[in-house]
Amino acid sequence: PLSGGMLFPRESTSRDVKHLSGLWVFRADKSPSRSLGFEKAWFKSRLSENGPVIDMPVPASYNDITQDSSLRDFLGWVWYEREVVVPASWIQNKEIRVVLRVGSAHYYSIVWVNGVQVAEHIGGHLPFEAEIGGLIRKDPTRPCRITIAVNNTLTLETLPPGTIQHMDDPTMYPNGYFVQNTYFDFFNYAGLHRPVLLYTTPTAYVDDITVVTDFSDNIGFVHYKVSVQGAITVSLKVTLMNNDGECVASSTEQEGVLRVVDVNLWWPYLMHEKPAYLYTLEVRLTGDGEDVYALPIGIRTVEVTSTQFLINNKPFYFHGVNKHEDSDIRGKGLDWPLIVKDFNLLKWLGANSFRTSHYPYAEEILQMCDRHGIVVIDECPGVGIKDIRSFGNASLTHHLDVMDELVRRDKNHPSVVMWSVANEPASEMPPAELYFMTLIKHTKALDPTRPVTYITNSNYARDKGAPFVDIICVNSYFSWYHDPGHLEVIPIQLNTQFENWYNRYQKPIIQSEYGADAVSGLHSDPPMMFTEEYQKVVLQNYHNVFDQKRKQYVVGELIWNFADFMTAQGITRVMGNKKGIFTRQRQPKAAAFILRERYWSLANQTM
Ligand code: BDP
Repeated sequence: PLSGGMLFPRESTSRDVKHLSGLWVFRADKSPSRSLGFEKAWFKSRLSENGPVIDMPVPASYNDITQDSSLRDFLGWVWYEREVVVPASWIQNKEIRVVLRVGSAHYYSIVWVNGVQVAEHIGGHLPFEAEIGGLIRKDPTRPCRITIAVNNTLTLETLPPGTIQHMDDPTMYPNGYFVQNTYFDFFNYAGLHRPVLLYTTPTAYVDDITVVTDFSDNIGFVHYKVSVQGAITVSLKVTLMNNDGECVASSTEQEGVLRVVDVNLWWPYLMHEKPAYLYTLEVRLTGDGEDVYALPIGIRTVEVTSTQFLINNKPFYFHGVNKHEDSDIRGKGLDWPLIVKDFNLLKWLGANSFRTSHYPYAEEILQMCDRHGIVVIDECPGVGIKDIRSFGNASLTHHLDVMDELVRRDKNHPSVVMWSVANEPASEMPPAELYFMTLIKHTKALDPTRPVTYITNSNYARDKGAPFVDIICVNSYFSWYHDPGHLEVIPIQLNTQFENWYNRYQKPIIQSEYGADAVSGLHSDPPMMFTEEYQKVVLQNYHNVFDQKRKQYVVGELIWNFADFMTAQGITRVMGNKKGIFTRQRQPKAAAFILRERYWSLANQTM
């Protein structure tokens, strides 16, 4: 179990935030041993004193920043370093905690401050922190030097899993040659993908808040629990404010229920004339020292029946997309222009939802979802669990830990309505039954309020995990990976798919992926694979079947994919996966206009 919370760093009258985005110093360890940095203890002095360094922007993946293909395809340790001048007030006032927070470092990372190790973290996509106040106070005259070593190697026990393959034949490969194999279809971008920052809190501080909401008629209920650290006696005030900043309920208890009269519910985009209403839950510690933390919250409920997905007791139909954190040059690095552009495109499309395929996205993105009413299926990095060894104990233990971290980080987002614990695992293998039973049970114990699923492409009769999910999420690529070029098979095969799954499980179904590659600008009529016309007709054929089944038990359709994205090089990928309805530069293909018409018409039917 995790100790402590992971509240998003926010400024307040008691808290400062200092962003460390910008240029860092960088060096990839290309030494024959691959661990020269550790042998020579590069963290002990400036990186530039240990050898050649280059500029590296943070946040960003390092892969596409230079002209060097050996850095693009690099495997192993890279080193980042940055010196920070810390405000004198942080150093002088011993009643202040100074926390170093890394939003995401892919995959495995170690952090030092002035040569002393302060943190170690396994797994990208999720944040981690270290309190460094004591360390920087030891030598207040020098700038504080932060060193982060990051290793992108994936093994059968990482999430996502991968394997390192050594090629020993000297007539074929150079001495010591090896490659990283993965079981997923996106480029294994690496580096410091999200903001690195310092923030302060008083020594007695709000460590975590958990909120669960409910309503009855026009009364909203906010069940909350505050956890406080560093205080001898806790005295606090909890105030719930509406979006005009007026207090609508308050309490002085650490745990309780706030009643909100004439509640404004949080509704998805296009479901209500007042979507995405947010309140602010302000927690103010008084007594020894003062700390203030303000958490945006939405009041809504989620429920699943045998045929429906309900939000605020009304049937919700997912008409949305699957995404990737992916773009030119920055790879998986957080980029505000890109984020806002993507939300503008989602709204233009009339999309009301997306799945964070195939890993947790930046918190900044989920906050946008909260504000705009975009509903989220929050997926963990459990993609490519294909090898039987990835069902072993070590893998399962790590997977459970990742779910702990994910739920801790995302539990308070109203936009998050369901957890996805995996994508397309080999769920017909015998160990999958115990694996998914344990994983799903664990996730439900962490959060009893949200449904749990994983995304399957197994056979309905052989899938071992399906009995444990709340919603069946199925991926299929009829007339693409199966019967390529044969559009006419879609209606019959898709019908069969839905009927098989529903008859066996009597659970609502989401088509969690479907689509076809289209190279933007490639045309053919009659349609041929890889043209914009073919992608369009695949979609239309799927839509016809969705329209029959959504009146029964199909509760959603998520296109694969929102935008073209980079993959490893291979004979089925032409500069990446081209199943986007937008290009990687976010320009529409013909399919985008088909979806736009459909999503707006679906929205108009439910408004
Ligand atoms: C699905 C995967 C997705 C791939 C997609 C494809 O879930 O990650 O990108 O197929 O091949 O099986 O386009």
